[in-house]
Amino acid sequence: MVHKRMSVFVALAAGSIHSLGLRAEESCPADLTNDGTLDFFDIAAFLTAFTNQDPIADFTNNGTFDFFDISAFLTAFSAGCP
Ligand SMILES: [Ca+2]
Repeated sequence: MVHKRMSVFVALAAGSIHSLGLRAEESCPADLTNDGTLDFFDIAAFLTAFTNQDPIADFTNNGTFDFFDISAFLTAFSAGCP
């Protein structure tokens, strides 16, 4: 019973994190961990998302995952957060 509730909580938490990620994309696209700073973890998150073809890694927003997405991510990462 406790285990089942925990699973529901984890599913809800994962959904919230995904929503936060989408919001962060508007103000600071390279901050994939949504913690307000750009660091190694954002790069790791991008590479994981890119490898899994997660839509958040589609930086050119054209439905494909290629060099241009990596280039756009690095540009956004270099630009930093407001
Ligand atoms: Ca971050």
